[in-house]
Order: sequence, then C-alpha cells, then structure tokens
Amino acid sequence: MADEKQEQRRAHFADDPAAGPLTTDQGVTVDHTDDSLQAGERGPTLMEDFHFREKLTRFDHERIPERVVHARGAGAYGYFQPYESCAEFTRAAFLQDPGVQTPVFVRFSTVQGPRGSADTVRDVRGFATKFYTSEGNYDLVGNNMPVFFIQDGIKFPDFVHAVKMEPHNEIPTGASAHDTLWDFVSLQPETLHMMMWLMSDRAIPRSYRMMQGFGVHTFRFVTAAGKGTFVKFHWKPKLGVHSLVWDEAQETMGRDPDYNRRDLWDMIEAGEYPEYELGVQLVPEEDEHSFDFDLLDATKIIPEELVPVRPIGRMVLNRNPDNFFAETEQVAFHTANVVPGIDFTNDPLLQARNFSYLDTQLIRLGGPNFPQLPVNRPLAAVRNNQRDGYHQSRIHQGTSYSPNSLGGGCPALAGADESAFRHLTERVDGQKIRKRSPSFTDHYTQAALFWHSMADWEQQHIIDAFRFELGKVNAKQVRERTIGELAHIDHSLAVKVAEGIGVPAPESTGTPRPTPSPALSFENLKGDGSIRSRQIAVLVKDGVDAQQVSGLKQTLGEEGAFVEALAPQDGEVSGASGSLSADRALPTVASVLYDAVVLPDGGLGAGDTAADAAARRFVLDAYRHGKPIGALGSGIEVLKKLLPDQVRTVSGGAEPVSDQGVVTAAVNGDAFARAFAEATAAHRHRNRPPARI
Ligand code: HDD
Repeated sequence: MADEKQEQRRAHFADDPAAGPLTTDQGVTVDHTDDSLQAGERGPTLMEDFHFREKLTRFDHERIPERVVHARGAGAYGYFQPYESCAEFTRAAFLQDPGVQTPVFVRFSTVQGPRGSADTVRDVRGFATKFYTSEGNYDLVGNNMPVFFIQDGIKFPDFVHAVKMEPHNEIPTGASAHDTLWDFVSLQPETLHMMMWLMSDRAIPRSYRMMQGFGVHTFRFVTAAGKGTFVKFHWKPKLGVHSLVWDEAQETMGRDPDYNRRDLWDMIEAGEYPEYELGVQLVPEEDEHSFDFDLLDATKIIPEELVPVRPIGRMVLNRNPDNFFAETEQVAFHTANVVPGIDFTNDPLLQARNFSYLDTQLIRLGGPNFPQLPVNRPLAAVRNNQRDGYHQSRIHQGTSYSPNSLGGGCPALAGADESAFRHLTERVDGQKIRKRSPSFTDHYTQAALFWHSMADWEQQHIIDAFRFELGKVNAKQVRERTIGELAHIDHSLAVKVAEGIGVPAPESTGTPRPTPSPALSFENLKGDGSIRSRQIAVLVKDGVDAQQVSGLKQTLGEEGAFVEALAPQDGEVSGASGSLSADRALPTVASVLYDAVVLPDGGLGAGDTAADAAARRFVLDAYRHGKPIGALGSGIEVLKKLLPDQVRTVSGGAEPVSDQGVVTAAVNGDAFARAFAEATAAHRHRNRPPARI
C-alpha cells in the first residue's frame, strides 16, 4: 500500500523525456537548440530568440541558497514499520499497527562544509527522517550524536559562525580544526560534552548505514487519554556502528570525496538496503526530576544503563531519489512537524528549533508553498484556508475563511471524537526572566562519563584528534584555555593533549570519575556480526589462480560481501587456471575504498613493476588501518616480504591461521572463507605490531 502511494506520487511528477520532442517551458516544440538566432551567419544575436532567453534565464536561476548548516547530504526513501502497538505510550497512528508500513524520506548530511565539500571530514552527521504518516508528516530531525553543542538556541548563530569557515578567507572547508571554533569552545564549557563526541571516531563514520541516529532532545509521547511520557529517540543500524580511522578518512577525501554518498546510493541500487531499529528511552512524567541532570538539557544523555532503549520498530531505506535537486535538495525538515501522540518539552534548544526551521525554508525554498513540493507533500489530505503566495500550485476553490456559511462551513474543525493534534495540557507559570536554569550548570560530568566509557584505543583516537585540531589553532591562549577546560574532564586527558601541542600541563582539577556507560563504546556496538555489504579487494594479475578468485567471489559473496578483482589495468586477466575479467584497474582505486584485501595465489605482489608497487601500498595501507588481510598460496610469501617483522604466524597448509586479522592458508576453501569472514566481521584489528612505511 505504502509502495503504491509512493509510485503514484512519482508518476504524477515525473517528466517523460521520451514522450515527444524538446519543448520550451510553455510547451512549444523546438527543433534547434545548439545555435542562437542571429541576424546573418556572423551577425548579432536577436532579442526575439525566446528559446535562447528562456534557456539562459532558467540556467541562471538553477541554484537556490544552500542550507546554512548541513548543506551537503544524501537522501533515500524507504519505510518504517513498528514491531507492535505503542498505544500504551502514544496515540501516534504510525506506531500502532505492526502490519502498516509508513513511507519515509531520510536525509543524511555533514554540518560544517558547503555543498561541494568532502564526505569523510571530522564532523557531526545529520540524520533527518520525514515520516509520511496517515495523520500528517512527522519529522525527526536528529544527528549521529546524542547531545548538542549548546543548551539554548539563541546561541546557535554564535556557534555556527564559530565553526563555519572563517569570514575573512572562507577557510577551512569541512573542518573544525581552526581558531574561531576552539576560541568559542574554550569560552563556552557547555560545548565540551559534544566536543568529546566530535573528537571521537563517531565523527568519521564508515558509512551512513553504519552509524546511530538520535533525536537528541527529550520529547513527549502522549496517549489517547492525554497522558504524557518523556521520550528520547535512538536509531540503531543493523550492520553495527563502524568508523574510519583518521588517516584513512583524510586520504578518502581525495580518493573519493563522495565516499559516504556513493556508498548509500550504490548499496541501495545493489538491493543491500540500509536498516535501522528505532528505540525509545521512556521516562514517566513523575520521574522528571529523578536524575542528576536536567531532561530538558540537550547537552546530556540518559545513560542506557539507567533507562534502557526499548526497540519499537525498524526502518528500511530501499529507493534512491530520482532527482537530487527535486528531492534531496528541496526536502524541508522542521522539528515542529509533529503528529498527534508526539509533543515537545520546554528544552530551550528545541523551542528555538521550532522557530528556525520554518523560517529557513521560507528563504531557502523561496516562499511559503514549499510543503507542496512532491518530497515535502504529506500523504494525509491537506485542507485549510491558507492561500496564494509564491509558487502556489494548488487551484483552490470556494471560500477561504472560517467560520463561513457560503462554503458550507468547510473545512470543518475536527470533532472531539476525531483524531486531531491536541497539545499536552501542562501547567506553566513563572517569572519572565532571561536566565539559564541552575539545573543546566554541570558541563563536565557527562563529558567525563563519555571519556571513561571509551576503550583504550578509543581514548587514544580522542587524544590524537584533540592534538590534530588544537595543533591547527594559531592562537596560543586558545590552546591553553582549551587544555584548562579538558583538565576539568580528566587530568590525564589534558596532560596528554597538552604534551602534543606544546602547552604546559595543567594543574589537576579533579572531576570525580563517573561510573562508565558501556553502551557508549564502539566495542559494544558491533551489529549483527555479518559481513554484508563489506567491500573486499582481490589483487590479481596475469598468472593468478583464476579459479581461486572466482571461488573467493562466490564464498564471500554468499555471505553478502562485494568482492572485486583489481588488476593493473581493465580487461581480461589470463590466469593459471583460466581467465577472469578485472572489475577495476588498480590505479583508479585505493585501499581506503575497501574494507579488506586478499592476496591470492599468483596475484599482484612484491615484485618490481609499477602495479606491484601500487599493490604494495594497498596492502601496507590496509595493514596500518587495521583491515583484514587474506593471503593464499604464493600470496603468503608476498605478504611476508611486505611485512617481514609483522607477519610471522602463517599457515603452512590448508588449515587457515588467523592472527590479528591476517588470515593465511595454502588454498581457498570453506575453512579459509569462514576465518576470513570472521576477521572481516570484526572490522578492525587494532593491536597489530606497527608497520613502518
Ligand atoms: Fe539544525 C538543519 C539537526 C540544532 C537550525 N539541523 C539541520 C539538519 C539536521 C539538523 C539533521 C539538516 C536537515 C536536512 O537534511 O535538511 N539541528 C539538528 C540537531 C540539533 C540542531 C540534531 C540539536 C539537537 N538547528 C539546531 C538549532 C537551530 C538549528 C538550535 C537554530 C536555532 N538546522 C537549523 C537550520 C537548518 C538546520 C538553520 C539549516 C537548513 C535547514 O534547517 O533546513 O534551520
């Protein structure tokens, strides 16, 4: 049913370029579009050439303002389906019937960079979902981190001005490593918890398909009887949470600036649909004040150990947009787009957002009628007295005021027994003041909670990230002030960062060490343990055991991985046991674009040709980045030559040996495939002896 509706929407708005010859916007057929109308073969262009003028004018107006934040993104359609009725907590129609699929559009994004920036920058990722529910559109406009930089939306312009490119030279693109951001951070300690997340590997996701999403704010569920419950929303990816390593992320920016967007697109095209589970943390209204932080403070999480995440449904993304501009660029999210059964809290960040998103769409999409654009249009019927405005595409009839008798009283208001949005009744009274609540003042405890919940390697990556970012800051006082702030989170963190950036180590200030939250560590977010959709490279050249390569493609392919043969150039490779076609030429790719690599018997390796040199680099990069490496037959000798001090424990026969993600065997077979799949499922092997390059 949901699919049928989506199809109808598409059909109605799709152009059919094959239906007839080229026309103007007025539908006038044109038989020449390569030369403008001129007075004589070498004469001036004539004003009366309406086709020329229309074509150029339309072109001149093709761009609209990019989003002030989250400018770069990728979108996809799909559906959401609840596991069971949530009527106990909310009356929201799309959360009632496990048999009903609600269509969705999701847009993922980076925050800082402009539309043309690279994907794999260190940044927050947007995770915005539009549910086209039977009761109207619901937008859950979240991020891949569960907290935010500031507590009150009035600070948003300050924060964004600080993090965006600096105004005098528009540098840096897609990076937070610059003076103005860290100046702001060092003076605004409420940013620190979010900065810990930003310095962690969460900020460089391997794929949009492998990151969590969070609604961030505390919202409210409301039942049919009008009972409220506080709720925080979580998206959990089926494939687990995986990230790049920083060195890899940086190289990927050059090798494939569209890395995350391409991955989303390609996997949907390949039928490898991204899937996420929606979970909720529920807090009864009467428990509002039972935490040592304020539920209305968007710089705080509710640790999952205190309130577990309850799974309520799943979302599958199964269709790419037809037109990037029409859909992904023109989609307009708004936190105030809620449906009956979902309501706000007084979180001051959320309240500000409820103003800002509508306001931004008015300028970005050129007027108040953007909800009529196909991607924004609700599936639920729209009937009201709102009229006219730029780009009105509805042809309204009849009266446009209420109450009326001449229009038969239409549209009528919903009766008490009908479903309508009714705001939760909440007692509000107080002084009119401009003052942050004292319950918002602790900025360090949860930053420390995050830090102490990390595994050793995660902590090291955070230290490295701080050193990189602050190392790019020119103002010495900003570096020093930031180190002073880090000391409030954890003294050893501050000392280790200080050592790397030439700043004196601070005095210990001693924030108590909170009980860690294991749910925050990558170690506990590994997903379903499969190797579905992992990209595996096999390095081949003439003389390779072609049968072995097709065997690898088959066995690993059956597990859901994508296996590609990389050869010195495109075309046929003649092998020892038949021939095979190269999937890609090695010079067009790099290790950073793959999750794992195999050196087959007779494949590319440690020789002296240029292709061997590229293969060498491929394998060494994979090793340094902790990726699984497989070697079969003579591939083992190649591997030992490339990494003589690192690869010592290898297989001497058919039985595979697996050591820190290096899997070797004389021949391919089920046992090798199993061991290699296991190493690949683990994603990274971080305790390898270091390799010098
Ligand atoms: Fe925002 C875009 C997420 C705070 C104002 N925001 C935007 C997008 C996401 C978020 C995912 C991109 C939507 C899309 O793909 O089109 N923003 C968040 C989260 C926040 C947050 C999770 C904190 C919990 N935002 C926030 C505040 C304000 C804004 C406090 C202003 C008071 N955000 C905007 C905006 C944007 C936007 C300026 C830019 C483009 C757009 O809205 O459509 O209005």
